[in-house]
Amino acid sequence: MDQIFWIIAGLIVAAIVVASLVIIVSGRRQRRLGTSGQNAEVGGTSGGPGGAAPAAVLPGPAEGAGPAGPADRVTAAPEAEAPAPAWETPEAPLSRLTRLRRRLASSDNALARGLANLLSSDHISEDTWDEFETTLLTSDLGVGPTTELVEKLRRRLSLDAVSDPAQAKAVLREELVNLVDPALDRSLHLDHAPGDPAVVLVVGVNGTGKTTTIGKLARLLVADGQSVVLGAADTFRAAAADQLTTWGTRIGVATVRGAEGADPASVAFDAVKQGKDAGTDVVLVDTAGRLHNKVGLMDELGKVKRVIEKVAPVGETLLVLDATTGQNGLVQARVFAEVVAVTGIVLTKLDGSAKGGIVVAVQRELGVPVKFIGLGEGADDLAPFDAGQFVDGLLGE
Ligand SMILES: Nc1nc2c(ncn2[C@@H]2O[C@H](COP(=O)(O)OP(=O)(O)OP(=O)(O)O)[C@@H](O)[C@H]2O)c(=O)[nH]1
Ligand SMILES: [Mg+2]
Repeated sequence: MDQIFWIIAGLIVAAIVVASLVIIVSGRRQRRLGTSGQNAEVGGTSGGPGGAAPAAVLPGPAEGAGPAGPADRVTAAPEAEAPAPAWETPEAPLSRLTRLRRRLASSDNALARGLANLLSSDHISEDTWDEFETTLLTSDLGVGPTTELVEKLRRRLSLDAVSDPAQAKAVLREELVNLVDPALDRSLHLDHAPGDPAVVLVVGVNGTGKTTTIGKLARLLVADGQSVVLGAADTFRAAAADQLTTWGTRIGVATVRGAEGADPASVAFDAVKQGKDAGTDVVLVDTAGRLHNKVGLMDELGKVKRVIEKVAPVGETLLVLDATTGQNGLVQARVFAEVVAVTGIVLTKLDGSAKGGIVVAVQRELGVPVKFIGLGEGADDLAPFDAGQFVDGLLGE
């Protein structure tokens, strides 16, 4: 009997020991699983709030590899893979100004040619003046500014008996700078209420260079230390969002996009909302190119702006004009200004056979300053506009 008792007691003790071991081991395994589950969740939500939000395409080079990129990345690189490429470092505004001024000087610019002719004449005859006036008109300066400039120059060059070419050039430079108006505020308005991003809406007709300009502008802002989100509210073509995303990816900037054919206003809204939630400094919103005489499309643009403003005010509406389209650009400018209250002009393609006079004409037409000029297809071929630098470029300096 005693023996049976000890056998049973031994079995009970052995069962207790085995049960304890099983509990300890399974507890450890569960703790490990719990930790990795938490990690997965953090990774999955770090891109922004809400699973239903449109895709924010966040590029994912190595953490800290580029300037002022978004702090958290959706696409964390798997461990022990080859290092991701670093983001590009955009060129600083000052150095690009000098470089682009030289490009302006070497462009086939009617205004520049007219000025060079005037300055190279030993004696400025009536014919030379006539020729000069015609050149100004064909360079899109417009009748008013042309008459104004010629009258001033004739008076100053004869009254002051300026015969020295260097002195004549100085007079010409001064009058041209005045015409372009150095006093205009050409800064990009990025003021915003605390908690809101600054919002820049970019509009214009097809092919003027809106998307390219946004890409270039994002680079300028990143070079200036600002965080940026891009909104692909051109939902007309899927390729448009891809084009914008490519620009963003190069510099570590996120692009918010919707499906092809989605409502542009709702994509713009989401971009600004996501920018706001992420504490971003600036949201740049791209729009589809539209003809100024298509009423429905122009109304749509008004709606995009109104809907964005449910999240944060649009501080800057940039109209992108192709400088080579001349007077037609002025007609576009007038119509766009009526729909969305344009606050700044970007003149693109001044590197080609553009007619520099359009700078003065469009500013007078809209009473809105030219804030940036595009001088090429390169990523950093956009410069803040500066009256003195522009005139120096025209004068071939
Ligand atoms: N030479 C030159 N080309 C430019 C400049 N800016 C833009 N482009 C070119 O102009 C073409 C059209 O540019 P996009 O940025 O696609 O124009 P968009 O206004 O967005 O066009 P849509 O979206 O179709 O309305 C591209 O080939 C650009 O490289 C510039 O300053 N100089
Ligand atoms: Mg575009």
